Amino acid sequence: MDTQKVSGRFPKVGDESGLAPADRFYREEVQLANRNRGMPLEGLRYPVTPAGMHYLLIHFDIPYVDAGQWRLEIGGLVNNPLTLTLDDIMKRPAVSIPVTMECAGNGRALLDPRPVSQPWLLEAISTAEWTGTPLRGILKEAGLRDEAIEILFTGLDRGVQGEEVQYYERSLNVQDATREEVLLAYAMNGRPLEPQHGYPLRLLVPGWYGMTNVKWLHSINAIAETFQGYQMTGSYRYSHSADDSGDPVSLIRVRSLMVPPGIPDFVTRIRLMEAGEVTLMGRAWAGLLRVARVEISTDGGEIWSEASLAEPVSPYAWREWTYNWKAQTGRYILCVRATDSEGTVQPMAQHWSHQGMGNNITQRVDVIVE
Ligand SMILES: Nc1nc2c(c(=O)[nH]1)N[C@H]1C(S)=C(S)[C@@H](COP(=O)(O)O)O[C@H]1N2
Ligand SMILES: [Mo]
Repeated sequence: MDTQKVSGRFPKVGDESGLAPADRFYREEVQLANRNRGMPLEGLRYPVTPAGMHYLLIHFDIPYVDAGQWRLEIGGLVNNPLTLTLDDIMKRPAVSIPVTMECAGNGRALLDPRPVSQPWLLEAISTAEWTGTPLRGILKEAGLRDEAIEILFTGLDRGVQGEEVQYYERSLNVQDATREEVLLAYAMNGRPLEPQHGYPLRLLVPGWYGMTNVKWLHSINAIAETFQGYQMTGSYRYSHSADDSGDPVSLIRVRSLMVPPGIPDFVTRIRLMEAGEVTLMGRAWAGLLRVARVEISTDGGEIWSEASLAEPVSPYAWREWTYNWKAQTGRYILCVRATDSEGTVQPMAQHWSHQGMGNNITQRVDVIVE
């Protein structure tokens, strides 16, 4: 929809294939990092992340929306196209669920070489309680036709990516789109969405990486083919090189993170702690799977010990883990890794991918105990 090729206008950042050496960052990456900030890892303390601490990822600009003028259009292969106001949507059956959301690019900046894009280290993770109406009720009312194989979700935000002018839009197959937990969400932690989180309405697809949750939702179209837009075919792919189309990114992979213990050095963030007993804590999640175990290492990943697990905050949200550590004077690399209910364990060295997607490498926290 309204796409246009604009070749040769914008300089390439990084080498010919858009890569950069580890630890040397470009001004353009700093610019992106200031717009798209992460959740400080001490935010892992909260079962539901305070809204102002929730990570942000916005490809283009945050659109300015007047909710009084705004409408949601539901069309394409449906028998009764609908035009709904925000009030119409809020009058429908409502569900609230805590959902852990993670950007598919989380961990990208730990790769070597690094794909030049939003330079996440580990902080593109948060959990919010989202309120909305199940999408499948609306699709039922619109009379989804049998020829439809995908549902296309289009946001109001427009920009250029991959030399293509586009609205931010992504599709889901009908089966995934009509799962009961898929919502059209208008509230976050009990309040209307903030502009940066998609006001007035966003898609919410629990268990999937962040890009699926289309913000500033403007139209929903049932289509008879697989959508070929840039955010499906050009981005969010597990690819090996610039020419490899790779596989699509979908569900969130197993991961755990810890609240860095002690106090930080301002610039390096290396931790300083007093010797003695300390309870390490953090959270773990695994998309639509369960977290089966969490293990801790205090020696950079040689010896592992079992952490204790609390119940998940919801079927679609992270669970807390804790571990009691008798810290003795010395220098430590603390690691935490989780295993999902299918037995997949987080890697110590990340499998490299050209766009830096789905990086669930084991966290390492540098600690000095005195
Ligand atoms: N319309 C629109 N929706 C979007 C995006 C976007 O740029 N435009 N970014 C996506 C990505 S990549 C992520 S990770 C999540 C982030 O949601 P948040 O900013 O509310 O945390 O929104 C997704 N939805
Ligand atoms: Mo993302």
